Amino acid sequence: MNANRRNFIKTGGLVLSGMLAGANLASGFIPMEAHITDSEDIYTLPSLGYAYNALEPHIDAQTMEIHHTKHHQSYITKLNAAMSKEPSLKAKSLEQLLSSIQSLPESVRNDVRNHGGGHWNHSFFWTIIGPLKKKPSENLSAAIVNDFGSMEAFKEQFLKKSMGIFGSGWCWLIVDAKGKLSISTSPNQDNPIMDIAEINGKPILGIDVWEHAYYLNYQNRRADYLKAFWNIVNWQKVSEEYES
Ligand code: MN3
Repeated sequence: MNANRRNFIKTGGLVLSGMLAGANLASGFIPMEAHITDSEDIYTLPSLGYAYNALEPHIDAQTMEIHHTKHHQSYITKLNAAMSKEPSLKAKSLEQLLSSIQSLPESVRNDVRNHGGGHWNHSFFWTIIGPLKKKPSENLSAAIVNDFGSMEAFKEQFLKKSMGIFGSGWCWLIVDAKGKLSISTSPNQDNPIMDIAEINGKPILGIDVWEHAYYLNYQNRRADYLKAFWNIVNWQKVSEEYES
């Protein structure tokens, strides 16, 4: 996991306090401490990096704003609430928590799975979509052709898998342990970095197939949303994820 991703996933947490407060230099006693405050909310809403209307007409501004400020924020609020029950977990990165769901204390296990998953998935999603019109890198293009036959064949399989999700979930393009690309789906806010996932791998592309991601504009026409998705994929970012 690279540092950039960690930085936007986990903001804050370490709070320096008591810096030189009441220092008595004459006595040579300088109280200085760094500690993790238990009351601090460690997860905060990352900015999108583009305007809510930047993806129109493919995703409308109202959907983006509600999705970001209400849905995503709600996962963060509930994740912070869970963390306050188990302050010792605050020292771990979100990726560490998600990759060890099975061994988390029962008091927070479901909340970390659902709301920690929700926070990670949305933070990731905002970065791999955007108004930037770019193509996949040569390396990624070659891997897609190698593992799926062609870009068109990949998109067709991705559409088919996304359409097949019953209820709410996500569809992912992942790199598996052998470096091979594959498509997987996960229910609710699960994802392929979780130890409980059916298929593990490093996600490099993903689409939110919850109705809240598209219903205002597309209503029940999920396929139209899924096809429009290709117009807003930030292939530069996906390529960076593939190559990192
Ligand atoms: Mn969503």
